[in-house]
Amino acid sequence: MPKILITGALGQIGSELVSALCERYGHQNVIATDIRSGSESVAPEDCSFEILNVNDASRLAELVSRHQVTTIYHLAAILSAMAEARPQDAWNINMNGLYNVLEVARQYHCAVFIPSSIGAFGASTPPDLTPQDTIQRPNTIYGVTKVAGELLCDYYFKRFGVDTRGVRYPGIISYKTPPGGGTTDYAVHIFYAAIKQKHYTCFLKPDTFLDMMYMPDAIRAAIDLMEADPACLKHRNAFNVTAMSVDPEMLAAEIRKHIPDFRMDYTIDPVRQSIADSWPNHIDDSAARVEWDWRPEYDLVTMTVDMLKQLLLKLQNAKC
Ligand code: AKB
Repeated sequence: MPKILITGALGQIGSELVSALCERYGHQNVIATDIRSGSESVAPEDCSFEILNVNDASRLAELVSRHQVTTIYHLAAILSAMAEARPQDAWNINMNGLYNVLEVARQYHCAVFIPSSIGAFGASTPPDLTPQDTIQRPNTIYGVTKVAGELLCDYYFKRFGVDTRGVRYPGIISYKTPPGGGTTDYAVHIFYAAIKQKHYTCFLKPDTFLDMMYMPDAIRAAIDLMEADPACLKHRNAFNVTAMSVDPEMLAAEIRKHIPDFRMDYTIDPVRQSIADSWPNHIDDSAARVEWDWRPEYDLVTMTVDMLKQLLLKLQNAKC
């Protein structure tokens, strides 16, 4: 049974990955960590929670050693839009944090899951059916850290034999914990606004196509990849994965099937628009499908139905 440590456990993905890992491997085998406290909001029953700043290498090593960790899911990172506002912090957390995780994994023989992103691509990348292996010249600090991170993970595997694995996540849509500081965040905000105000002002242009995925698929991708037979993996890090390619108009139209009087207008944020414009419209995830049998379960239609149902329940319960 793996003994798992998660960094960034209170974030959008972390908060749901912790529960999924506890369910699969037992809460006694999961250690949730984050830079801030909030164990009550994430850790099911007896899953341990520890404060951890990923820039504190000795604290990280102490936790890995004390808990006899075998696998690290390294989710702590600054997302694209916030990274543009705080580039030095983004480098420090996204790169130096990753370096600390890889070093501890090398010393303590841990496997590591590392999310990369569609942000690892840039304006010169082919935007449609973006291949697994292609031009990566991002012009954002987030993208620079993601490409460098992908390369560093490949290096630690080849040079030191660290079992590094990862996916390039698209925008993740979920209802449990809101995203923070990303370019794809509109695809979550739109649902909250549709239910609460029946109106949303979108910060991306109507025809901005980006890849998206519903959280249950994102969680399954991480766990399936970590459980995949290594002999089948030609790539290890940075697998393209996607579930749908949508623009704001398509998402609004789908929501309108359930909330007919939902209205959307636009106030474009030039920073996030230019980041989105440099990212692909739709990536090709056939390498993941072939090498570890990746298949999303949710598309735009089924995701929207479930998202509205779950979010409505959550918002009603919050009122009680
Ligand atoms: C962001 O928008 O920054 C993230 C991502 C796609 O990496 N959601």
